[in-house]
Amino acid sequence: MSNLLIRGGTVVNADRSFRADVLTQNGKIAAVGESLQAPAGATVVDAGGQYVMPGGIDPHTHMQLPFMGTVTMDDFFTGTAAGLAGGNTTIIDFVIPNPKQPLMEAYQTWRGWAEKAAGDYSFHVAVTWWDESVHRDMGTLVHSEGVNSFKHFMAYKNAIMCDDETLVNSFKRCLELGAMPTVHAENGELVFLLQREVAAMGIKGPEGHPLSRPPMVEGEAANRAIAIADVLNVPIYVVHVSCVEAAESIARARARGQRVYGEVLAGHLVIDDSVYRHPDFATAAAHVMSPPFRPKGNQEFLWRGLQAGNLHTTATDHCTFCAAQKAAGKDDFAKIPNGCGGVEERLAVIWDEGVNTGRLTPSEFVAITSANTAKLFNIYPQKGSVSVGADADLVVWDPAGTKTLSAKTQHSKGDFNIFEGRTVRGIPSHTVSQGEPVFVQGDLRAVQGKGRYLKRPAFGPNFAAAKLRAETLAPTAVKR
Ligand code: URQ
Ligand code: ZN
Ligand code: ZN
Repeated sequence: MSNLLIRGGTVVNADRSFRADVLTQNGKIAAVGESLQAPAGATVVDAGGQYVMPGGIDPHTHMQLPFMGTVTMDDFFTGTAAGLAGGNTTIIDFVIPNPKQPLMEAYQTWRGWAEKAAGDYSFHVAVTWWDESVHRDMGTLVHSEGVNSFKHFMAYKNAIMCDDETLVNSFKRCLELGAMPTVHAENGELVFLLQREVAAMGIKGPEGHPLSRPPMVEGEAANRAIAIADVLNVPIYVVHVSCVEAAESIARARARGQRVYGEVLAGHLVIDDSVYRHPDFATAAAHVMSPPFRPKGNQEFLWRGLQAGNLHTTATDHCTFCAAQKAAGKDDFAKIPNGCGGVEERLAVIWDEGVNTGRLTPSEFVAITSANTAKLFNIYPQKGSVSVGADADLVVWDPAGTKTLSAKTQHSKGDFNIFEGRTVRGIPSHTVSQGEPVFVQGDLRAVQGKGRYLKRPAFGPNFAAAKLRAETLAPTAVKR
């Protein structure tokens, strides 16, 4: 492993910004301070006038996902490499077993696929069905494989959707294991009905997609998942919160003292539902993802949620399908594979729309793009912090650099960019992964297979503290 000295920059962590050099050795941060000396043979990066931040952590990607009859364009190499080009150094992807497929079998399959990753990765494991073997495999995954989060799709009926029985059993098991339950919160029964109703009205194009998934479809499911978690006294993490209805459910629960956390996609922060009315099918279909992009006004509400601390992390749900794949839904919007890209653009879009507008400080930017995810999934400060002993995953950020985002220049294998044409100010000049410069002023040096699987320890007794709340609140036995 080489030594690297990043000199002259301003270090930005979630808690503070300060002038300091950063020295890395053997893939770890060895020193953070003023006037550090470069060991013989060290690589030196001049970070004058730039920020040195923890590498981005994207808690929601789907590389190489088999879904809706096809497989995403990005595999674990191209997807993680694209992330490195955008300052993202870690992904948390998803193992999604088919119903009745043993969780451990699916987990081994995804582990195999991910060996080609260029950056570090970890997995949430989806619980898509329930029986005693699922209960058992969740324990194995937590105790032996370093999984500390389990995903539940409340949408995608007749595919990977789980019902309330599965939610209740799995959330209960999560509490026992000290694992975070997470949800894709859309009412899949309503979607299934509305898709047929919208089609029956003769609407076959992508404009039908948001009509079949109105915000209350998400609001109801978010509220239901949060209520189940409340009764069971388990924390809960809601992925891709896209609308007021879901964000308000989270804020209300948090105001009652419940441990609920929300994730927001970069796309949902800056794109509205007008994209579905684009006259070009391919353009409108390229934006088909779930939950859909929402009417104007929802985006600002999500920004306020991040500013208020009711929403905590940002992600991309990077799940890329090309035009030919999206054309499967040419005559039926319900058949358009759901998913969009973003793993390379997330940091620059959120910096430009968040920091340059004054919504976020640089430290708040670090919190919502890296540190909060590391804390919520128990890998802080190994990840998410520029501090001695942490992994040397860093991004040197040029606040004056500009770039126009485009499918023509992206590193993703997708053929569309939902941020097409957006010119951003604030871009990575260098990305460092395991102490190695892997992106240097536009030159991507990602190495296939260099990425490591990240174990994430189960949460400790504080996680179970929620149970105490039940005991303290439970009425004392009535003496008869
Ligand atoms: O629902 C998800 O998160 C996966 C299947 C990606 N697709 C999407 O539309 N979000
Ligand atoms: Zn989802
Ligand atoms: Zn997803």
